[in-house]
Amino acid sequence: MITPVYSQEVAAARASGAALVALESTIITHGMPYPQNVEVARSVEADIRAEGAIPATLAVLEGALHVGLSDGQLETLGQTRSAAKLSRADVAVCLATGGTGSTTVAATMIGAHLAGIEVFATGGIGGVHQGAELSFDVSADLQELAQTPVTVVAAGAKAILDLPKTLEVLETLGVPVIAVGQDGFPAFWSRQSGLSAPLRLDTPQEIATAHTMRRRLGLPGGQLIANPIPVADEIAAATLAPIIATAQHDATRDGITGKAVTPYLLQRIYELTDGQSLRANIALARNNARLAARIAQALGRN
Ligand code: PSU
Ligand code: MN
Repeated sequence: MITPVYSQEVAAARASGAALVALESTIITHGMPYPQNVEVARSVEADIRAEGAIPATLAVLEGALHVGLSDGQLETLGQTRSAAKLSRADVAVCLATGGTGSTTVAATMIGAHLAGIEVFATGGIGGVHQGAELSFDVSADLQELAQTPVTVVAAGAKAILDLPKTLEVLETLGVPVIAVGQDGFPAFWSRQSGLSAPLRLDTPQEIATAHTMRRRLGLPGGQLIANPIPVADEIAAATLAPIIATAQHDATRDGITGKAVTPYLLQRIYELTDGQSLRANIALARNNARLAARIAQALGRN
């Protein structure tokens, strides 16, 4: 097994047994524009500390897997335009060739598990894309949730995905999809997708106990915790529907495929909402970070 490079803060947390929360870096390099991306990354880390846990942002920098980034490394990564987007298929090649890349949900789960971190906060996960029956575009994030034992806190999934198919695949893969404090599955910028979540839990302690119970049952894989965006920050699904449709149309017109699809759609939606989507995105990322910090601490008490 490789040993990751730990930041000072994360190394100290590991030594003292403090609760740790993993954070992905694709949201920084491919999910938001500079300089907001770095500001958000810093705020999310501060929220986790304010809740009493320690944040660990993951990335591959010049051929080394980093768990925990210094402020300078976060800034450099946020400005880099050439960082690769690393999913499960890409991490080993990037490390082997001395490359630099940001980790998706799938790759962050792999790195977190290597580092013994069991809880991870993000914005939205990848899933089954609309038109997947023709394109076969299904994110590796779903398979990762099925095999790597990390609890992932997200605000559901964006309506750029086919949400019913995403839930079907997660069910087939045996991934628990747990809505927090409501029965409905949230849709990222909107609290409700119109779909029921398969499972519901209302407290960090219950979520932590369910995580531990999977291990005690000998089950592989993690849990998807679907945490709705705060009421005050929500954007109505009806407002976003035509914007998402336009972004999707543009992606097809421009021949966007593979791992370029998600970043393209996020950028188009940002442009088409004059940056409004970003404010909600920031609020939900911070909300997920706070919940993840509470789950990580509850896990420590289990
Ligand atoms: N969905 C979002 N924001 C994101 C992503 C997904 O709402 O930033 C990023 C995450 O890093 C996720 C990745 O793991 O995109 C999924 O990409 P793909 O669909 O290519 O697997
Ligand atoms: Mn894809």
